[in-house]
Amino acid sequence: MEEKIYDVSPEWSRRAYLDDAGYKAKYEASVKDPERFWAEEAKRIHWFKQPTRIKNTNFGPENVAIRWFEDGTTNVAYNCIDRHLDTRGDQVAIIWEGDDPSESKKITYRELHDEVCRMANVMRNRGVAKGDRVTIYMPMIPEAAYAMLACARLGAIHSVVFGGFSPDSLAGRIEDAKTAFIVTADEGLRGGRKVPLKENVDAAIERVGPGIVDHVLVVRRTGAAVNMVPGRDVYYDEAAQMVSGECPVEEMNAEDPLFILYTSGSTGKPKGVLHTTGGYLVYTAMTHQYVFDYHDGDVYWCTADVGWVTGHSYILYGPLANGATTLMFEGVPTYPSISRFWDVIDKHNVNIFYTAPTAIRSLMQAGEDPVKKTSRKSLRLLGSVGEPINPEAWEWYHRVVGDGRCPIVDTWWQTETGGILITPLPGATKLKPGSATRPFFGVKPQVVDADGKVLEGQAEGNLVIADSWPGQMRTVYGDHERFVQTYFSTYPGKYFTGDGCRRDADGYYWITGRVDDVINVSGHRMGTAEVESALVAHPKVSEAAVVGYPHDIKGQGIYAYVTLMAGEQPTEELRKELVAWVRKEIGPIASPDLIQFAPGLPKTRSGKIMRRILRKIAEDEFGNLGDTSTLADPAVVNDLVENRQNKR
Ligand code: 6R9
Repeated sequence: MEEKIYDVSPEWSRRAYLDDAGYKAKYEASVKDPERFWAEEAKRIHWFKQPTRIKNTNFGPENVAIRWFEDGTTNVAYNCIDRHLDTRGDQVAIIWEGDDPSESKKITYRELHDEVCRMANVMRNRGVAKGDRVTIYMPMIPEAAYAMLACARLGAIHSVVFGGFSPDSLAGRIEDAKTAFIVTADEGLRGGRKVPLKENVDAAIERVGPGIVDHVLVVRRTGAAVNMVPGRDVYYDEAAQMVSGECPVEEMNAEDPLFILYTSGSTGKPKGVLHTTGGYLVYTAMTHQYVFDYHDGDVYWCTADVGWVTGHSYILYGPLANGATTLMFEGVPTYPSISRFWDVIDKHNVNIFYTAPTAIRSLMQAGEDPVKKTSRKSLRLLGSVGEPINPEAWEWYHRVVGDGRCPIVDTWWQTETGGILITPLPGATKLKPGSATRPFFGVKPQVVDADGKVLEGQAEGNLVIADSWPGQMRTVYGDHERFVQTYFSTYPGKYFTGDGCRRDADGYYWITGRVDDVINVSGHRMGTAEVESALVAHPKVSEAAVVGYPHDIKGQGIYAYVTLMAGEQPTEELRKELVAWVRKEIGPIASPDLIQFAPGLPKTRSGKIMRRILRKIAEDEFGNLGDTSTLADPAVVNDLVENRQNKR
């Protein structure tokens, strides 16, 4: 198949910050002399004390440590709010669009200042101080942003937990971060359906046990009557009335933690990815400006949830550091109609739109009419994130949503990277549908083979990054050894991304997906080990193995092989019960799409489950199972193949 290439339009090379020559020159400068490059870029934020030590990073093998701007002091909330008050106090900072289209509001930078200060004062009055952890379990309402920024203002470390996670998952995160303070809402609202957030918090605290959580701040969203524990729980609107709209900012060292965000890995429980203050802010602000070609006056919309890193970096911190107008959407793409995204774009004259391939694929199914009946003429640029975008979805996004006139920035990055690492720049980079294209400034990607040999030119292998960038995670919260093991031991001296990739003759990168036991379901990361441990916790399950399989809309679906306890019967009932069980244990995003009851799993003689074979069966590639001679009992494979579950 001939590769399609989209040139940069003349209009774009004129309007953008950089053209191709500009990109190349700046990239060269950034990797040749990172110290000098980042010293200059650090000036884009306000420092109370300017950093003089710029880069102090070591990828090992010994003493892995990452420090940027380490003698500088600043405050993220100051940069995202206070700094803008003189110049853009009356400009809209956040456009909030509710689940119901009749509800929306605009919050100016001055109002944001007032709200965040109140939230910070409410927290401070209840003992929250620099270095304390705060769990935020919220719907997509402005108070979620206020809570995050309030933590940043006080120097507290937020841990946002996605509102779709179960009480158990929430409890695990509260315990790991030892958070005494929780911010939540009575209920969430998505697609017209209510989510019992406060009830889930109560259940999570119950599970965590006494002595950890002292305060629960409850924002009224739906007004539902919820259980309020005297002395522990307080309504935000009531508490906010009692405090002032001014609150001093804490002076933070560049390397003081800003937040923890839990993410799935290939083994064990989710890791608390820790990001710090100065480098993260410089990096997210810079990428937001260049990748989205953000200019003053633009309306920018990222459809992610603040429970994921994309929401942290590109709804909140990057945009607000740049004094942008950022849109925050509470709802879902299909409610009240399948035109919702495009209606919101017209309603608020959105110029830059950033979403996930899974959303595009599901909207594609309804055809062009729901899109074409809207104007979308305000749109200038489209973005994609979360998983590889297949060329068909790319083309549809480009032709139908963007009317063929908007470049698409396919941005590759991770919770761990803090910000975008591989991406087109809209005025500089020719686009190839399905490729994240070229590295951002300061980023040194390499393709390595299984032995760690660096491959040059056109190559396919695993993606590593050879040197540090300011937005990189610093450690796994409370477990630096796990950080070193996970990211720096596979290829000593390099950061291992966990992704496979191909580099083509033009030096473009094509991410091929995870090479570890992480699957990507609708852009959400799931460790197969987490789903397995939820399944085996069920009293009727003896063993479980979980793999991904290609799914038309979700990208990957969850395929679970389950062996039952002796005497248990595989029934349709039990299948449903197990799906419901996993939803309850982890949350709806982890629901298995297919469950196959298997009398036995393929194992090596040493008892290791051979996932390679399970993956092939789930992918419908029976003819290509590879070497099965090392199996303890080759007969189990026949049964597995015969009883393969059909997709959807
Ligand atoms: C930001 C985010 C990270 C994993 C990553 C990769 C996949 C993200 C992608 C992409 C291909 C892209 N991924 N963006 N794959 N093209 N543009 O999604 O963070 O939730 O930590 O997921 O997502 O596999 O390793 P996170």
